[in-house]
Amino acid sequence: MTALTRLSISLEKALLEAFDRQLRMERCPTRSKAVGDLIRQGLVRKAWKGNAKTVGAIILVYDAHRRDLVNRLNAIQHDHHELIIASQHVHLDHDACLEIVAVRGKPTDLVRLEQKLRAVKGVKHGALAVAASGGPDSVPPA
Ligand code: NI
Repeated sequence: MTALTRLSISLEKALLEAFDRQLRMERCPTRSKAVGDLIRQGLVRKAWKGNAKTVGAIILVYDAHRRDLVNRLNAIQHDHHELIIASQHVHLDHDACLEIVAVRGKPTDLVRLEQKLRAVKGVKHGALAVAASGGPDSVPPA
């Protein structure tokens, strides 16, 4: 477990009340976790803007019965194998597939890859979620 450092901060009363309301709504267990999460999100955003290497996941939902579509998604992923760490395929129901592709690379490359995959005809949903990689020059993970 990472060593923790205690700090004390001062906030306007109204701001703290709004913060606590938000924590209750999100069922966040402690203020410490909430503040840590906010700092980490800010750092990830900053790293993202600086195009520093990061990790994330691309999720895709598509039609299981279109062989051409599955082949196209595979071909794109092979073309960008250097960005892909792993992928998981879930058969959602008789007709739909969910694919979760773990990616690592520069944000501009990850965005481009997600756009290419989403653009394939028959893909019903595509999205990219980014996270902190935890590497030495990256944002410390939770
Ligand atoms: Ni499937």
